[in-house]
Amino acid sequence: MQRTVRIIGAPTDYGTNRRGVDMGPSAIRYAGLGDRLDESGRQTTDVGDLFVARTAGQSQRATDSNARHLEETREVCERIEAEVKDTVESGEIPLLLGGDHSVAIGTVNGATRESPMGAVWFDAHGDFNTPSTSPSGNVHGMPLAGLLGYGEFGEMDWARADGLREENVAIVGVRTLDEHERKLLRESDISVFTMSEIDTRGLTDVVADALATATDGVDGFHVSLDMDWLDPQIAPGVGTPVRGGATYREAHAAMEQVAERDDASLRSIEVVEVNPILDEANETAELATELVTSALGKRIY
Ligand code: 4U7
Ligand code: MN
Ligand code: MN
Ligand code: MN
Repeated sequence: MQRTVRIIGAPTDYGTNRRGVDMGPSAIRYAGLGDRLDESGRQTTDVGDLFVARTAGQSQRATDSNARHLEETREVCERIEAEVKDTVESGEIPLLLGGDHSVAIGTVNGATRESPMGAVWFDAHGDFNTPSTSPSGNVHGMPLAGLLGYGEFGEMDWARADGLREENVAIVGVRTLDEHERKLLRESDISVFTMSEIDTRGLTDVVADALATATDGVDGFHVSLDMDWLDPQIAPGVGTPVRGGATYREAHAAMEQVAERDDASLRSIEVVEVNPILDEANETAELATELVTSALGKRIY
């Protein structure tokens, strides 16, 4: 029996200076996520959106510190962590809808509990800046570093997820890194699979490796799906698009590989960075919906 999927919205844009990504959960639900999953045979329950305090405001956020809105981000992530933890403890699969990628700090902390896990991070970026290396001050460029205990994330290291092991983390689809971020990544035990590696080895081989990395010696893995992993021609509604991303077929193939893993080993999944304001006709949310449905086991035959 497949586990029930618990849909959780986290409508935050505190991690970025481009507004609109807070509408991601609405856009994804509007694209029919719940129905699509139900049609695929997956039981779902939708708990709605978690509370995210609004700040009054400017259309673009100020850029005045090294990690902007860190306190607000922490508050949001604590709510996410609690809901995700409860989901995992109930034997369900949390499906977290972002929001910008800072939400991953909450999802992964909630999903690991005491039990070590791996993660596959589908992204054009490394998300491995720290408040001191970040060129932008945007926390959505830092979640992986924070989760693995790098950088100064304030008192008590709140971002660190003790159960996430560096050697079980794989980033897939990278095609741009900042200077310090690249150096820090190279010194880490994270497996980085760039787009060029996908070009030469083929997507399915690379994803098989990434999944092997994420599941080696641990009993669960997390999938973090940043929609800018995809090529902006098919996913234009993202805040930090980078040309040369995964194609429609590649993305589906990758998600189908995720689904082929034993249902019990998928600890949690999140889809982030959908910004309907920057989109044409909600294309990116529709694609996000399709991909998540594939990852959760939709079969056409
Ligand atoms: B995303 C960036 F400088 N590296 O840190 C930064 F290029 O969650 C981009 O992957 C971060 O979308 C992108 O601001 C964060 C930049
Ligand atoms: Mn990201
Ligand atoms: Mn990204
Ligand atoms: Mn923690």
